[in-house]
Amino acid sequence: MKLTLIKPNIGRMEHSLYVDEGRMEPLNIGVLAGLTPPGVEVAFHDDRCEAIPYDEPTDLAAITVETFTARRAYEIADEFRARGVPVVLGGVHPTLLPEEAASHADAIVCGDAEGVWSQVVDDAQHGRLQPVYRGRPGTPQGRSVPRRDIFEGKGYLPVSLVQYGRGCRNACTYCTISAYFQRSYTYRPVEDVVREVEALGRRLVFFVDDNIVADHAAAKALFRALVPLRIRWVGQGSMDMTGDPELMALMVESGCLGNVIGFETLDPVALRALKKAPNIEGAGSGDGEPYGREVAVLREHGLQTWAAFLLGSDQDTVEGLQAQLRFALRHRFTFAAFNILMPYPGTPLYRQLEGEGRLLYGGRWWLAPEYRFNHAAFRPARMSAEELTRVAFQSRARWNGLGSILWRFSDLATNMRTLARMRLFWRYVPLFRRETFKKQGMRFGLAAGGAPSREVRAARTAEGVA
Ligand code: B12
Ligand code: SF4
Repeated sequence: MKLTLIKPNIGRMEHSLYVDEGRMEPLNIGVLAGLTPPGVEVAFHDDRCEAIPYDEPTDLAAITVETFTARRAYEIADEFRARGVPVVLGGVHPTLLPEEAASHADAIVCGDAEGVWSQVVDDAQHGRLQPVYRGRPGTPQGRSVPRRDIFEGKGYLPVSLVQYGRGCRNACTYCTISAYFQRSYTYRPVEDVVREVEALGRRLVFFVDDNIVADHAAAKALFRALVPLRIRWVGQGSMDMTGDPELMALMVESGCLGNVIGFETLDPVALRALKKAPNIEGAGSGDGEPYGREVAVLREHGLQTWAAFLLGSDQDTVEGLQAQLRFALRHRFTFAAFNILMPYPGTPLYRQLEGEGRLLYGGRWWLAPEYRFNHAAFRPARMSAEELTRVAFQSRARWNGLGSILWRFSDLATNMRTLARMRLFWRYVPLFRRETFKKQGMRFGLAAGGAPSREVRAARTAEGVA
């Protein structure tokens, strides 16, 4: 039997698919390949950088689907099915919206693959695929090691993705992770992670845990075990890490260069409404500067923070969002993302905006031919959707300007602290800058769609993008 694994692209620039220069090895594909029983031939195609050979014979196509790749994933699924190849779809999007995914597949897998994948392959082998398989979201990765040989030659960034824990116990209303894992958190035995990292042969690791500090004791156990490996790593974690000195010290000692941290907004009222518990205290600390203590701790430890902001809460105004950009510049974070709040399916935010009649694009923005990446998909409370799209783009443009880059680099506490940190800055800041502009306003999927909506036209004009 031959199995073909596919990682779909987001969408297209004009008429051809966008090539993601910042692409990394897709860990979920490596996990699926690792779980596949021996004796099954495995092929892998990454739609972000290569054409999919639809006519090459195969017995089963398995596609991983996120909300922003759903339109493209369905196009690919339809191509395989038109050639008589059965298709199985899995990932966060099919789990949270099974009926939609099922209409493009012979089988869908809801939840994690670990408990069900060998059954799916066996059923496909015997021509008896079931329409739905249910794995438990939050199954630890297990003893099988992701297969990374299938990634060779695809031009990925020289960083290996590894996962220790899955999920997060917080309940942020906009977060797919909270909806998918139902606020649970599970992690693997530390020895398994150490063994996996040792076998990588690479010194730079990205821990893709949704929240690497979801459980402080578990995180400390991992960091202690990483110290002797002398790797450098980056990860993602919530703000409460800064309140635990032992955790911070171990993090740095184990080789951490920095983390993606959701700052989201500077407004404690908005944080409360979004249920972003770890941030509320820091934003409202009352010393004149939101997150003053937290940022100081991150800087003391020399961490190169990727500050993620969410734009579009009900408290946000255009002026407030401009002040948020000034906050990011003032603190000279290494990276920052200015993400528009997105109504992802299955989240409380989606249900709230749907109930209030505020969703644009008929609700399913991810399938709308005229929707463009980084555009608002709902009506904000205190500005128009066009204004939100525009202010988010302006924030990205100013953040990525030359003056901002040089100013951020000149920070002796973080970006100029060591040679390794300087290298990281110059290797990745220009790359992510290019990718930010390339992806801005991209359409989902490859097939050309209908005329852009009034909102989209207005936003594009405001941005000066054709
Ligand atoms: C690492 C990561 C990234 C990396 C990309 C890594 C890469 N390989 O290229 C970076 C930082 C670049 C990134 C970017 C973005 N990301 Co991201 N990312 C992640 C993260 C944290 C981990 C992914 C991962 O490797 N997980 C580990 C694997 C093992 O888990 P998994 O993917 O869930 O797979 C398991 C199951 O879902 C299932 N499964 C998955 N696929 C399939 C397929 C089949 C056939 C089967 C049977 C089962 C199955 O089995 C797997 C094993 O159990 C996820 C969160 C998450 N937990 O998934 C967010 C996540 C996927 N990202 C998200 C988003 C929004 C983005 C961005 C759009 C952010 C932005 N605004 O720019 C961008 C766009 C990406 C792009 N292409 O440009 C959201 C997606 C929400 C949604 N509903 O789609 C997530 C869920 C984070 C969140 N908190 O909401 N991301
Ligand atoms: S802390 Fe982060 S991962 Fe956890 S629920 Fe909130 S946004 Fe999601």
